[in-house]
Amino acid sequence: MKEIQNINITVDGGYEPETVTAKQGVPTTLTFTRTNTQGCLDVVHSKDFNFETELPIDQTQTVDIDTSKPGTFTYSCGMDMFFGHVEVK
Ligand SMILES: [Cu+2]
Repeated sequence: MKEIQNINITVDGGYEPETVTAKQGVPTTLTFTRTNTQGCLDVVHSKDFNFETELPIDQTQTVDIDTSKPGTFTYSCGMDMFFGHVEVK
């Protein structure tokens, strides 16, 4: 069976957990669930991973990320006030 990994991130006045780890080369999905109506956390985007998506309250949103290269990758809220990190290794 092909290995996959899913990482759950809660959006509640920031990202919880703020840093997650993904295994390099394994197809990976970030699953965001926003539970707090606070400001611009209704959008999450990442230049590192090349995505931007809205996060409707109390709904899960999934984003597939590229784990082909090792490193620390960043995503943030719509106004770049809150940051989360994915360590690929
Ligand atoms: Cu923000």
